[in-house]
Amino acid sequence: MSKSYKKVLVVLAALSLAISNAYGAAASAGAPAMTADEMTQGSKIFFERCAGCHGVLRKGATGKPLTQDLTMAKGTDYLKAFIGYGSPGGMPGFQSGGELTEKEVDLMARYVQQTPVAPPEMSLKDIEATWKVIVPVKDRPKKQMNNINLDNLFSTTLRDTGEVALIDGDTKEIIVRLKTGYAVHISRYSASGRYLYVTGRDAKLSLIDLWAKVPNVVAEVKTGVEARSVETSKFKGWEDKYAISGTYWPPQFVIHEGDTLKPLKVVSTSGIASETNEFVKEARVAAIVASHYKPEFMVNVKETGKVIIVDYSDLNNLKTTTIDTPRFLHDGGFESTKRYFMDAANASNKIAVIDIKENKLEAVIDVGKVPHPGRGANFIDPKFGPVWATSHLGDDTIAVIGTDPVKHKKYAWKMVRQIKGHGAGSLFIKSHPKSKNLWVDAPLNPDAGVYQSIGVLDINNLEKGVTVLPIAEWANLGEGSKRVVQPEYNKAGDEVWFSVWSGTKDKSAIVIVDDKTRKLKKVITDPKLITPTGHFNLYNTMHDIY
Ligand code: DHE
Repeated sequence: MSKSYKKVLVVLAALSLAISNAYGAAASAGAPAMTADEMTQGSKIFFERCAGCHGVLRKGATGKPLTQDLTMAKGTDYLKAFIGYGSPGGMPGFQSGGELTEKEVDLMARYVQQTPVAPPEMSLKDIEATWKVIVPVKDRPKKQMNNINLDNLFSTTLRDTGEVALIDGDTKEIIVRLKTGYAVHISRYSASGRYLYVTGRDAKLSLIDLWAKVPNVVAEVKTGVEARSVETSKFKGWEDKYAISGTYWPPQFVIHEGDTLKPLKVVSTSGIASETNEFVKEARVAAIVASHYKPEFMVNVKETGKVIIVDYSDLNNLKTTTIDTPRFLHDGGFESTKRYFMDAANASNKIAVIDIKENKLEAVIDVGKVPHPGRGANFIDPKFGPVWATSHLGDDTIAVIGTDPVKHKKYAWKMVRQIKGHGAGSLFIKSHPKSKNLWVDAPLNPDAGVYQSIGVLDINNLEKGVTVLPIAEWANLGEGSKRVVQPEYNKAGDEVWFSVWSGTKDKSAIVIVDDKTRKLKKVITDPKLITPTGHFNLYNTMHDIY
Protein backbone atom coordinates (compact mmCIF):
# COMPACT_ATOMS: atom_id res chain seq x y z
CA MET A 1 0.00 0.00 0.00
CA SER A 2 1.44 3.40 -0.94
CA LYS A 3 2.29 5.98 1.74
CA SER A 4 -0.17 8.52 0.38
CA TYR A 5 -2.99 6.00 0.26
CA LYS A 6 -2.20 5.05 3.86
CA LYS A 7 -2.44 8.75 4.69
CA VAL A 8 -5.90 8.91 3.08
CA LEU A 9 -7.02 5.89 5.08
CA VAL A 10 -5.60 7.38 8.27
CA VAL A 11 -7.59 10.58 7.62
CA LEU A 12 -10.74 8.59 6.89
CA ALA A 13 -10.21 6.33 9.88
CA ALA A 14 -9.65 9.34 12.12
CA LEU A 15 -12.87 10.87 10.84
CA SER A 16 -14.79 7.65 11.44
CA LEU A 17 -13.41 7.37 14.92
CA ALA A 18 -14.30 10.97 15.61
CA ILE A 19 -17.86 10.25 14.53
CA SER A 20 -18.04 7.05 16.52
CA ASN A 21 -16.65 8.72 19.60
CA ALA A 22 -18.96 11.65 19.23
CA TYR A 23 -22.05 9.55 18.84
CA GLY A 24 -21.19 6.40 20.77
CA ALA A 25 -21.35 3.06 18.95
CA ALA A 26 -23.59 4.39 16.18
CA ALA A 27 -22.67 7.61 14.37
CA SER A 28 -26.19 8.95 14.18
CA ALA A 29 -29.27 8.79 16.34
CA GLY A 30 -31.72 6.28 14.91
CA ALA A 31 -29.16 4.74 12.53
CA PRO A 32 -28.16 1.08 12.96
CA ALA A 33 -25.34 0.48 15.43
CA MET A 34 -21.75 0.28 14.19
CA THR A 35 -18.48 -0.22 16.04
CA ALA A 36 -15.53 2.11 15.49
CA ASP A 37 -13.80 -0.64 13.48
CA GLU A 38 -16.85 -1.06 11.28
CA MET A 39 -16.96 2.70 10.69
CA THR A 40 -13.31 2.65 9.63
CA GLN A 41 -13.95 -0.24 7.26
CA GLY A 42 -17.09 1.46 5.95
CA SER A 43 -15.17 4.69 5.23
CA LYS A 44 -12.53 2.73 3.34
CA ILE A 45 -15.07 0.82 1.23
CA PHE A 46 -17.13 3.95 0.62
CA PHE A 47 -14.03 5.82 -0.61
CA GLU A 48 -12.98 2.92 -2.85
CA ARG A 49 -16.33 1.90 -4.29
CA CYS A 50 -19.11 4.43 -3.71
CA ALA A 51 -17.90 8.04 -3.38
CA GLY A 52 -17.17 8.34 -7.10
CA CYS A 53 -20.84 8.11 -8.03
CA HIS A 54 -22.60 9.25 -4.87
CA GLY A 55 -20.17 11.93 -3.62
CA VAL A 56 -18.27 12.23 -0.34
CA LEU A 57 -21.18 14.16 1.17
CA ARG A 58 -23.52 11.63 -0.50
CA LYS A 59 -25.59 14.28 -2.26
CA GLY A 60 -25.59 12.22 -5.46
CA ALA A 61 -24.60 12.87 -9.09
CA THR A 62 -24.08 9.85 -11.35
CA GLY A 63 -25.48 7.78 -8.47
CA LYS A 64 -28.56 8.61 -6.41
CA PRO A 65 -28.29 10.82 -3.29
CA LEU A 66 -27.60 8.76 -0.16
CA THR A 67 -28.31 11.39 2.44
CA GLN A 68 -29.33 10.06 5.81
CA ASP A 69 -33.00 11.03 5.52
CA LEU A 70 -33.26 8.88 2.36
CA THR A 71 -31.18 5.90 3.45
CA MET A 72 -32.79 5.59 6.87
CA ALA A 73 -36.22 5.62 5.25
CA LYS A 74 -35.18 2.73 2.97
CA GLY A 75 -33.80 0.62 5.81
CA THR A 76 -31.02 -1.96 6.04
CA ASP A 77 -32.67 -4.85 4.17
CA TYR A 78 -33.60 -2.75 1.14
CA LEU A 79 -30.12 -1.21 1.02
CA LYS A 80 -28.47 -4.65 1.31
CA ALA A 81 -30.39 -5.91 -1.73
CA PHE A 82 -29.52 -2.80 -3.70
CA ILE A 83 -25.81 -2.81 -2.83
CA GLY A 84 -25.54 -6.57 -3.23
CA TYR A 85 -27.37 -7.03 -6.51
CA GLY A 86 -27.43 -3.59 -8.17
CA SER A 87 -30.11 -2.08 -10.37
CA PRO A 88 -30.86 -1.87 -14.09
CA GLY A 89 -30.22 1.91 -13.81
CA GLY A 90 -26.45 1.34 -13.64
CA MET A 91 -25.75 0.57 -9.96
CA PRO A 92 -23.34 -2.40 -10.01
CA GLY A 93 -24.16 -5.46 -7.90
CA PHE A 94 -21.21 -5.48 -5.52
CA GLN A 95 -21.95 -8.91 -4.06
CA SER A 96 -23.05 -10.53 -7.31
CA GLY A 97 -20.00 -9.00 -9.03
CA GLY A 98 -17.67 -10.43 -6.35
CA GLU A 99 -16.32 -7.05 -5.15
CA LEU A 100 -17.87 -7.25 -1.66
CA THR A 101 -18.75 -10.15 0.64
CA GLU A 102 -22.22 -10.56 2.17
CA LYS A 103 -20.79 -9.28 5.47
CA GLU A 104 -19.35 -6.18 3.81
CA VAL A 105 -22.66 -5.52 2.05
CA ASP A 106 -24.43 -5.66 5.42
CA LEU A 107 -21.83 -3.29 6.87
CA MET A 108 -22.25 -0.83 3.98
CA ALA A 109 -26.04 -0.93 4.25
CA ARG A 110 -25.62 0.26 7.84
CA TYR A 111 -22.76 2.66 7.03
CA VAL A 112 -24.76 4.69 4.50
CA GLN A 113 -27.37 5.36 7.17
CA GLN A 114 -24.79 7.27 9.29
CA THR A 115 -24.07 10.99 8.97
CA PRO A 116 -21.60 11.75 6.13
CA VAL A 117 -18.46 13.67 7.10
CA ALA A 118 -16.42 15.98 4.87
CA PRO A 119 -12.69 15.19 4.62
CA PRO A 120 -10.27 18.12 5.09
CA GLU A 121 -9.53 20.88 2.56
CA MET A 122 -6.09 21.20 0.95
CA SER A 123 -4.39 24.54 0.31
CA LEU A 124 -1.56 25.20 -2.16
CA LYS A 125 0.83 24.91 0.80
CA ASP A 126 -0.62 21.52 1.82
CA ILE A 127 -0.33 20.29 -1.76
CA GLU A 128 3.21 21.61 -2.07
CA ALA A 129 4.16 19.71 1.08
CA THR A 130 3.35 16.43 -0.70
CA TRP A 131 5.30 17.36 -3.85
CA LYS A 132 8.35 15.24 -4.65
CA VAL A 133 10.76 15.56 -7.59
CA ILE A 134 12.40 12.16 -7.88
CA VAL A 135 14.59 12.96 -10.89
CA PRO A 136 15.32 16.69 -11.29
CA VAL A 137 14.94 18.11 -14.80
CA LYS A 138 18.72 18.70 -15.11
CA ASP A 139 19.39 14.98 -14.50
CA ARG A 140 16.93 13.77 -17.15
CA PRO A 141 18.00 12.72 -20.65
CA LYS A 142 18.22 15.35 -23.38
CA LYS A 143 16.96 12.90 -26.01
CA GLN A 144 14.99 9.67 -26.11
CA MET A 145 17.23 6.97 -24.59
CA ASN A 146 15.16 3.93 -25.58
CA ASN A 147 14.01 2.38 -28.84
CA ILE A 148 10.31 2.39 -28.05
CA ASN A 149 8.05 3.61 -30.84
CA LEU A 150 6.46 6.11 -28.45
CA ASP A 151 3.70 7.08 -30.87
CA ASN A 152 2.28 3.58 -30.52
CA LEU A 153 2.82 3.21 -26.77
CA PHE A 154 -0.13 2.21 -24.59
CA SER A 155 -0.47 3.13 -20.92
CA THR A 156 -2.80 0.58 -19.34
CA THR A 157 -4.43 1.15 -15.97
CA LEU A 158 -3.87 -1.72 -13.53
CA ARG A 159 -6.66 -0.50 -11.35
CA ASP A 160 -6.35 -2.41 -8.11
CA THR A 161 -2.56 -2.66 -7.90
CA GLY A 162 -2.18 1.12 -8.28
CA GLU A 163 0.07 0.77 -11.32
CA VAL A 164 0.20 1.46 -15.01
CA ALA A 165 1.66 -1.04 -17.46
CA LEU A 166 3.45 0.58 -20.39
CA ILE A 167 2.91 -1.70 -23.37
CA ASP A 168 4.74 -1.53 -26.68
CA GLY A 169 1.99 -1.28 -29.29
CA ASP A 170 4.23 -2.80 -31.98
CA THR A 171 5.65 -5.82 -30.12
CA LYS A 172 2.73 -6.12 -27.62
CA GLU A 173 5.33 -6.61 -24.86
CA ILE A 174 4.91 -5.06 -21.41
CA ILE A 175 7.86 -2.66 -21.16
CA VAL A 176 7.50 -1.82 -17.48
CA ARG A 177 4.93 -1.56 -14.69
CA LEU A 178 5.13 1.61 -12.61
CA LYS A 179 3.64 2.38 -9.20
CA THR A 180 1.25 5.30 -9.37
CA GLY A 181 -1.76 6.37 -7.31
CA TYR A 182 -4.24 4.07 -5.62
CA ALA A 183 -7.02 2.72 -7.87
CA VAL A 184 -5.32 4.53 -10.71
CA HIS A 185 -7.81 6.19 -13.05
CA ILE A 186 -6.60 7.87 -16.23
CA SER A 187 -3.44 8.56 -18.22
CA ARG A 188 -2.77 11.61 -20.40
CA TYR A 189 0.36 12.56 -22.37
CA SER A 190 2.16 15.89 -22.68
CA ALA A 191 1.75 17.66 -26.02
CA SER A 192 5.28 16.71 -27.16
CA GLY A 193 4.68 13.07 -26.22
CA ARG A 194 7.63 12.98 -23.84
CA TYR A 195 5.76 12.85 -20.54
CA LEU A 196 2.93 10.72 -19.25
CA TYR A 197 0.68 11.94 -16.43
CA VAL A 198 -1.30 9.43 -14.37
CA THR A 199 -3.84 10.18 -11.68
CA GLY A 200 -5.04 7.81 -8.99
CA ARG A 201 -8.41 7.97 -7.27
CA ASP A 202 -6.44 8.98 -4.16
CA ALA A 203 -5.44 12.16 -6.07
CA LYS A 204 -1.82 11.14 -6.37
CA LEU A 205 -0.52 12.54 -9.63
CA SER A 206 2.54 10.83 -11.14
CA LEU A 207 4.80 12.16 -13.91
CA ILE A 208 6.54 9.54 -16.04
CA ASP A 209 9.50 10.37 -18.30
CA LEU A 210 9.11 8.32 -21.48
CA TRP A 211 12.58 9.34 -22.72
CA ALA A 212 14.39 7.50 -19.91
CA LYS A 213 16.17 4.26 -20.82
CA VAL A 214 13.38 2.51 -18.96
CA PRO A 215 10.51 4.98 -18.47
CA ASN A 216 10.25 5.95 -14.80
CA VAL A 217 8.32 8.13 -12.37
CA VAL A 218 10.20 11.44 -12.08
CA ALA A 219 7.80 13.46 -9.91
CA GLU A 220 4.72 13.00 -7.73
CA VAL A 221 2.26 15.19 -5.90
CA LYS A 222 -0.92 14.63 -3.94
CA THR A 223 -3.56 17.14 -4.96
CA GLY A 224 -6.36 16.11 -2.62
CA VAL A 225 -8.18 13.06 -1.28
CA GLU A 226 -10.07 11.95 -4.39
CA ALA A 227 -9.47 12.69 -8.07
CA ARG A 228 -10.33 11.47 -11.55
CA SER A 229 -8.81 13.86 -14.09
CA VAL A 230 -5.60 15.30 -15.46
CA GLU A 231 -4.78 17.09 -18.72
CA THR A 232 -1.86 18.99 -20.21
CA SER A 233 -1.35 22.25 -22.10
CA LYS A 234 -1.65 21.53 -25.83
CA PHE A 235 -1.68 24.94 -27.50
CA LYS A 236 1.25 25.77 -29.78
CA GLY A 237 4.08 27.32 -27.80
CA TRP A 238 2.78 25.88 -24.51
CA GLU A 239 3.61 22.20 -25.12
CA ASP A 240 4.64 20.42 -21.88
CA LYS A 241 4.45 23.72 -19.96
CA TYR A 242 1.51 22.95 -17.65
CA ALA A 243 -0.57 20.09 -16.33
CA ILE A 244 -3.94 20.55 -14.70
CA SER A 245 -5.43 18.13 -12.19
CA GLY A 246 -9.03 18.12 -11.03
CA THR A 247 -10.18 16.73 -7.71
CA TYR A 248 -13.46 15.35 -6.44
CA TRP A 249 -12.34 16.28 -2.95
CA PRO A 250 -11.47 19.01 -2.18
CA PRO A 251 -13.65 20.44 -4.94
CA GLN A 252 -10.96 22.32 -6.88
CA PHE A 253 -8.43 22.18 -9.70
CA VAL A 254 -4.68 22.70 -9.57
CA ILE A 255 -2.35 23.95 -12.30
CA HIS A 256 1.14 22.40 -12.14
CA GLU A 257 4.49 23.01 -13.78
CA GLY A 258 4.48 20.47 -16.61
CA ASP A 259 7.90 18.90 -16.10
CA THR A 260 8.00 18.84 -12.29
CA LEU A 261 4.35 18.88 -11.12
CA LYS A 262 5.12 21.83 -8.83
CA PRO A 263 1.68 23.15 -7.86
CA LEU A 264 1.32 26.74 -9.06
CA LYS A 265 -2.32 27.65 -8.68
CA VAL A 266 -5.38 26.24 -6.90
CA VAL A 267 -8.91 27.27 -7.84
CA SER A 268 -12.00 26.22 -5.88
CA THR A 269 -14.99 24.92 -7.83
CA SER A 270 -17.58 25.14 -5.03
CA GLY A 271 -20.27 27.57 -6.07
CA ILE A 272 -23.74 28.26 -7.34
CA ALA A 273 -25.30 25.59 -9.54
CA SER A 274 -26.90 26.23 -12.91
CA GLU A 275 -30.65 25.49 -13.05
CA THR A 276 -31.19 25.61 -9.23
CA ASN A 277 -29.02 28.63 -8.35
CA GLU A 278 -28.17 26.94 -5.06
CA PHE A 279 -24.74 26.80 -3.42
CA VAL A 280 -22.96 23.46 -3.80
CA LYS A 281 -19.96 22.79 -1.60
CA GLU A 282 -19.08 19.40 -3.15
CA ALA A 283 -18.83 20.62 -6.75
CA ARG A 284 -16.46 17.99 -8.13
CA VAL A 285 -14.14 18.29 -11.09
CA ALA A 286 -14.91 15.63 -13.68
CA ALA A 287 -13.37 15.58 -17.19
CA ILE A 288 -10.84 18.20 -18.28
CA VAL A 289 -9.92 18.77 -21.91
CA ALA A 290 -7.27 21.06 -23.41
CA SER A 291 -7.92 23.37 -26.34
CA HIS A 292 -5.81 23.03 -29.48
CA TYR A 293 -6.97 26.55 -30.51
CA LYS A 294 -6.01 28.67 -27.52
CA PRO A 295 -4.01 28.40 -24.27
CA GLU A 296 -7.08 27.14 -22.44
CA PHE A 297 -8.39 24.21 -20.42
CA MET A 298 -12.06 23.25 -20.22
CA VAL A 299 -12.92 22.06 -16.70
CA ASN A 300 -16.18 20.19 -16.09
CA VAL A 301 -17.73 20.92 -12.71
CA LYS A 302 -20.12 18.09 -12.11
CA GLU A 303 -22.70 19.19 -9.55
CA THR A 304 -22.94 22.85 -10.55
CA GLY A 305 -23.26 22.16 -14.28
CA LYS A 306 -20.52 24.63 -15.24
CA VAL A 307 -17.71 24.39 -17.71
CA ILE A 308 -14.92 26.66 -16.52
CA ILE A 309 -12.69 27.72 -19.41
CA VAL A 310 -9.31 28.54 -17.88
CA ASP A 311 -6.88 30.74 -19.81
CA TYR A 312 -3.46 29.54 -18.65
CA SER A 313 -1.44 32.26 -20.43
CA ASP A 314 -1.27 34.38 -17.25
CA LEU A 315 -1.60 32.45 -14.01
CA ASN A 316 -1.28 35.56 -11.82
CA ASN A 317 -4.20 37.25 -13.52
CA LEU A 318 -6.17 34.12 -14.25
CA LYS A 319 -8.97 34.70 -16.74
CA THR A 320 -11.83 32.22 -16.65
CA THR A 321 -15.09 32.01 -18.58
CA THR A 322 -17.89 30.09 -16.93
CA ILE A 323 -20.50 28.45 -19.11
CA ASP A 324 -23.77 27.21 -17.63
CA THR A 325 -24.90 23.81 -18.85
CA PRO A 326 -27.31 21.21 -17.50
CA ARG A 327 -26.01 19.73 -14.27
CA PHE A 328 -23.92 16.67 -13.50
CA LEU A 329 -21.26 17.04 -16.15
CA HIS A 330 -19.12 13.95 -16.35
CA ASP A 331 -17.04 13.00 -19.39
CA GLY A 332 -16.73 14.05 -23.03
CA GLY A 333 -14.43 14.83 -25.93
CA PHE A 334 -14.05 16.83 -29.10
CA GLU A 335 -15.85 16.37 -32.41
CA SER A 336 -13.53 15.88 -35.38
CA THR A 337 -12.50 19.54 -35.89
CA LYS A 338 -11.78 19.93 -32.13
CA ARG A 339 -13.65 23.23 -32.09
CA TYR A 340 -16.64 21.83 -30.17
CA PHE A 341 -16.45 20.05 -26.83
CA MET A 342 -19.20 17.38 -26.66
CA ASP A 343 -19.88 17.22 -22.96
CA ALA A 344 -22.10 14.67 -21.20
CA ALA A 345 -24.41 16.00 -18.47
CA ASN A 346 -25.02 12.40 -17.61
CA ALA A 347 -27.67 12.53 -14.89
CA SER A 348 -29.64 15.04 -17.03
CA ASN A 349 -29.57 12.72 -20.09
CA LYS A 350 -28.13 15.50 -22.24
CA ILE A 351 -25.07 16.42 -24.25
CA ALA A 352 -23.95 20.05 -24.00
CA VAL A 353 -21.99 21.38 -26.96
CA ILE A 354 -19.41 24.01 -26.04
CA ASP A 355 -17.88 26.15 -28.79
CA ILE A 356 -14.34 26.56 -27.49
CA LYS A 357 -13.41 29.08 -30.18
CA GLU A 358 -16.15 31.52 -29.21
CA ASN A 359 -16.30 30.27 -25.59
CA LYS A 360 -20.05 29.80 -25.52
CA LEU A 361 -22.72 27.16 -25.19
CA GLU A 362 -23.68 26.16 -28.72
CA ALA A 363 -26.45 23.63 -28.08
CA VAL A 364 -27.96 21.15 -25.64
CA ILE A 365 -29.15 17.83 -27.04
CA ASP A 366 -31.45 15.28 -25.42
CA VAL A 367 -30.04 11.79 -25.73
CA GLY A 368 -30.70 8.42 -24.01
CA LYS A 369 -30.47 7.57 -20.34
CA VAL A 370 -27.17 8.51 -18.65
CA PRO A 371 -24.87 9.15 -21.61
CA HIS A 372 -21.31 7.97 -20.93
CA PRO A 373 -19.11 8.61 -23.98
CA GLY A 374 -15.61 8.44 -22.47
CA ARG A 375 -14.36 10.84 -25.12
CA GLY A 376 -16.94 9.61 -27.65
CA ALA A 377 -16.49 8.48 -31.26
CA ASN A 378 -16.21 10.55 -34.45
CA PHE A 379 -17.01 9.24 -37.90
CA ILE A 380 -18.57 10.25 -41.22
CA ASP A 381 -22.16 9.08 -41.39
CA PRO A 382 -23.10 8.22 -45.02
CA LYS A 383 -26.32 10.21 -44.68
CA PHE A 384 -25.62 12.92 -42.09
CA GLY A 385 -21.94 13.76 -42.63
CA PRO A 386 -19.54 14.25 -39.69
CA VAL A 387 -21.06 12.95 -36.46
CA TRP A 388 -20.03 12.23 -32.86
CA ALA A 389 -21.57 9.36 -30.90
CA THR A 390 -22.11 8.38 -27.29
CA SER A 391 -23.35 5.19 -25.70
CA HIS A 392 -25.23 5.08 -22.39
CA LEU A 393 -25.01 3.66 -18.94
CA GLY A 394 -28.78 3.61 -18.41
CA ASP A 395 -30.04 2.14 -21.70
CA ASP A 396 -28.81 0.19 -24.70
CA THR A 397 -28.92 3.04 -27.22
CA ILE A 398 -26.21 4.91 -29.08
CA ALA A 399 -26.91 8.59 -29.79
CA VAL A 400 -25.41 9.85 -33.05
CA ILE A 401 -25.18 13.65 -33.23
CA GLY A 402 -24.50 15.77 -36.33
CA THR A 403 -21.42 17.98 -35.79
CA ASP A 404 -20.94 19.93 -39.00
CA PRO A 405 -22.66 23.35 -38.84
CA VAL A 406 -21.08 24.42 -42.16
CA LYS A 407 -21.78 21.75 -44.79
CA HIS A 408 -24.50 19.77 -42.96
CA LYS A 409 -26.18 22.61 -41.12
CA LYS A 410 -29.62 21.04 -40.81
CA TYR A 411 -28.19 18.05 -38.94
CA ALA A 412 -25.79 19.97 -36.72
CA TRP A 413 -26.36 19.51 -32.97
CA LYS A 414 -29.30 17.15 -33.55
CA MET A 415 -29.52 13.51 -32.59
CA VAL A 416 -29.72 12.21 -36.15
CA ARG A 417 -29.83 8.54 -35.19
CA GLN A 418 -30.62 6.56 -32.09
CA ILE A 419 -29.40 3.04 -32.67
CA LYS A 420 -29.23 -0.05 -30.49
CA GLY A 421 -25.93 -1.13 -28.98
CA HIS A 422 -25.63 -4.56 -27.43
CA GLY A 423 -26.80 -3.64 -23.93
CA ALA A 424 -27.15 -0.98 -21.23
CA GLY A 425 -24.25 -0.43 -18.86
CA SER A 426 -21.99 0.93 -21.57
CA LEU A 427 -19.04 3.12 -20.61
CA PHE A 428 -17.05 3.63 -23.78
CA ILE A 429 -17.49 3.90 -27.54
CA LYS A 430 -14.73 4.30 -30.10
CA SER A 431 -13.90 4.68 -33.77
CA HIS A 432 -10.91 5.95 -35.76
CA PRO A 433 -10.65 8.15 -38.89
CA LYS A 434 -9.19 5.16 -40.80
CA SER A 435 -11.85 2.69 -39.64
CA LYS A 436 -15.30 1.70 -40.83
CA ASN A 437 -16.23 0.28 -37.43
CA LEU A 438 -17.90 1.69 -34.35
CA TRP A 439 -17.10 -0.30 -31.19
CA VAL A 440 -19.20 -0.16 -28.03
CA ASP A 441 -18.71 -1.88 -24.67
CA ALA A 442 -21.19 -2.65 -21.86
CA PRO A 443 -19.04 -3.58 -18.82
CA LEU A 444 -21.69 -2.57 -16.29
CA ASN A 445 -24.52 -4.61 -17.80
CA PRO A 446 -25.82 -7.17 -15.25
CA ASP A 447 -25.78 -10.02 -17.81
CA ALA A 448 -22.42 -11.81 -18.21
CA GLY A 449 -23.20 -12.59 -21.85
CA VAL A 450 -23.34 -8.85 -22.47
CA TYR A 451 -20.56 -7.51 -20.24
CA GLN A 452 -18.11 -10.15 -21.42
CA SER A 453 -18.56 -9.17 -25.05
CA ILE A 454 -18.27 -6.16 -27.35
CA GLY A 455 -20.67 -4.73 -29.89
CA VAL A 456 -19.49 -3.51 -33.29
CA LEU A 457 -21.39 -1.62 -35.98
CA ASP A 458 -20.59 -0.98 -39.61
CA ILE A 459 -20.48 2.81 -40.01
CA ASN A 460 -21.63 2.56 -43.63
CA ASN A 461 -24.52 0.26 -42.77
CA LEU A 462 -25.71 1.26 -39.32
CA GLU A 463 -29.22 -0.03 -40.07
CA LYS A 464 -27.82 -3.55 -40.12
CA GLY A 465 -27.45 -3.44 -36.34
CA VAL A 466 -24.84 -4.58 -33.92
CA THR A 467 -22.61 -7.65 -34.23
CA VAL A 468 -21.58 -9.10 -30.87
CA LEU A 469 -18.06 -10.53 -30.42
CA PRO A 470 -17.26 -12.76 -27.40
CA ILE A 471 -14.02 -11.02 -26.43
CA ALA A 472 -13.73 -12.59 -22.95
CA GLU A 473 -14.24 -16.08 -24.40
CA TRP A 474 -11.45 -15.39 -26.92
CA ALA A 475 -9.13 -14.54 -24.02
CA ASN A 476 -9.69 -18.05 -22.60
CA LEU A 477 -8.98 -17.09 -19.00
CA GLY A 478 -11.06 -19.45 -16.86
CA GLU A 479 -12.97 -18.12 -13.83
CA GLY A 480 -13.52 -14.40 -13.23
CA SER A 481 -15.92 -11.57 -13.96
CA LYS A 482 -14.06 -10.76 -17.23
CA ARG A 483 -15.72 -7.44 -17.99
CA VAL A 484 -14.76 -6.19 -21.42
CA VAL A 485 -13.93 -2.52 -21.16
CA GLN A 486 -12.79 0.40 -23.32
CA PRO A 487 -12.03 -0.04 -27.00
CA GLU A 488 -8.83 1.84 -27.90
CA TYR A 489 -7.12 2.01 -31.30
CA ASN A 490 -3.43 1.71 -32.06
CA LYS A 491 -1.78 4.58 -33.89
CA ALA A 492 -2.33 3.12 -37.37
CA GLY A 493 -6.04 2.66 -36.68
CA ASP A 494 -6.01 -0.98 -37.76
CA GLU A 495 -6.16 -2.69 -34.34
CA VAL A 496 -8.55 -2.27 -31.43
CA TRP A 497 -7.46 -3.10 -27.88
CA PHE A 498 -9.87 -4.19 -25.12
CA SER A 499 -9.27 -4.95 -21.46
CA VAL A 500 -10.78 -8.13 -20.07
CA TRP A 501 -11.11 -6.97 -16.47
CA SER A 502 -11.43 -9.55 -13.69
CA GLY A 503 -10.88 -9.50 -9.92
CA THR A 504 -7.46 -9.15 -8.28
CA LYS A 505 -7.10 -12.91 -7.80
CA ASP A 506 -8.29 -13.85 -11.29
CA LYS A 507 -6.53 -13.82 -14.63
CA SER A 508 -7.16 -10.73 -16.76
CA ALA A 509 -6.00 -9.93 -20.29
CA ILE A 510 -5.81 -7.45 -23.11
CA VAL A 511 -7.40 -8.68 -26.28
CA ILE A 512 -6.36 -7.14 -29.60
CA VAL A 513 -8.72 -7.41 -32.55
CA ASP A 514 -7.91 -6.77 -36.20
CA ASP A 515 -10.16 -3.82 -37.07
CA LYS A 516 -10.70 -4.81 -40.68
CA THR A 517 -11.48 -8.51 -40.26
CA ARG A 518 -12.88 -8.20 -36.68
CA LYS A 519 -10.90 -11.36 -35.90
CA LEU A 520 -8.72 -12.03 -32.86
CA LYS A 521 -5.14 -10.87 -33.40
CA LYS A 522 -3.46 -11.28 -30.02
CA VAL A 523 -4.17 -11.93 -26.35
CA ILE A 524 -1.75 -10.31 -23.89
CA THR A 525 -1.68 -12.16 -20.56
CA ASP A 526 0.77 -11.91 -17.72
CA PRO A 527 0.46 -12.82 -14.02
CA LYS A 528 1.20 -9.15 -13.28
CA LEU A 529 -1.51 -7.83 -15.59
CA ILE A 530 -3.93 -7.43 -12.69
CA THR A 531 -7.28 -5.63 -13.14
CA PRO A 532 -6.51 -3.83 -16.43
CA THR A 533 -9.20 -1.27 -17.30
CA GLY A 534 -8.43 1.89 -19.34
CA HIS A 535 -5.69 2.00 -21.95
CA PHE A 536 -4.39 5.05 -23.66
CA ASN A 537 -2.53 5.07 -26.96
CA LEU A 538 0.00 7.91 -26.96
CA TYR A 539 -0.60 9.31 -30.45
CA ASN A 540 -4.41 9.11 -30.35
CA THR A 541 -4.67 10.52 -26.82
CA MET A 542 -2.22 13.35 -27.48
CA HIS A 543 -4.02 14.40 -30.67
CA ASP A 544 -7.56 13.72 -29.44
CA ILE A 545 -8.21 11.15 -32.14
CA TYR A 546 -11.25 9.05 -31.35
FE1 DHE B 1 -13.93 6.63 -14.83
C1 DHE B 1 -12.68 8.63 -17.34
C2 DHE B 1 -15.02 9.37 -13.20
C3 DHE B 1 -15.62 4.63 -12.63
C4 DHE B 1 -12.51 3.89 -16.23
N1 DHE B 1 -13.89 8.64 -15.22
C5 DHE B 1 -13.33 9.26 -16.31
C6 DHE B 1 -13.52 10.67 -16.20
C7 DHE B 1 -14.17 10.88 -15.02
C8 DHE B 1 -14.40 9.60 -14.40
C9 DHE B 1 -14.58 12.20 -14.45
C10 DHE B 1 -13.07 11.71 -17.21
C11 DHE B 1 -11.64 12.07 -16.98
C12 DHE B 1 -11.10 13.05 -18.01
O1 DHE B 1 -11.36 12.88 -19.20
O2 DHE B 1 -10.41 14.02 -17.62
N2 DHE B 1 -15.15 6.94 -13.23
C13 DHE B 1 -15.45 8.14 -12.72
C14 DHE B 1 -16.31 8.00 -11.59
O3 DHE B 1 -16.68 8.92 -10.82
C15 DHE B 1 -16.75 6.60 -11.54
C16 DHE B 1 -18.15 6.55 -12.11
C17 DHE B 1 -16.85 5.96 -10.17
C18 DHE B 1 -15.60 5.96 -9.35
O4 DHE B 1 -15.67 5.66 -8.17
O5 DHE B 1 -14.53 6.28 -9.84
C19 DHE B 1 -15.76 5.97 -12.50
N3 DHE B 1 -14.05 4.60 -14.48
C20 DHE B 1 -14.77 4.01 -13.53
C21 DHE B 1 -14.57 2.58 -13.52
O6 DHE B 1 -15.08 1.75 -12.71
C22 DHE B 1 -13.72 2.25 -14.69
C23 DHE B 1 -14.56 1.51 -15.71
C24 DHE B 1 -12.54 1.36 -14.37
C25 DHE B 1 -11.45 1.99 -13.57
O7 DHE B 1 -10.32 1.97 -14.03
O8 DHE B 1 -11.72 2.49 -12.49
C26 DHE B 1 -13.36 3.65 -15.18
N4 DHE B 1 -12.81 6.32 -16.47
C27 DHE B 1 -12.31 5.12 -16.85
C28 DHE B 1 -11.52 5.31 -18.05
C29 DHE B 1 -11.57 6.66 -18.38
C30 DHE B 1 -12.39 7.28 -17.36
C31 DHE B 1 -10.81 4.20 -18.81
C32 DHE B 1 -10.91 7.38 -19.55
C33 DHE B 1 -11.77 7.30 -20.76
C34 DHE B 1 -11.15 7.99 -21.92
O9 DHE B 1 -11.30 7.47 -23.04
O10 DHE B 1 -10.53 9.04 -21.77
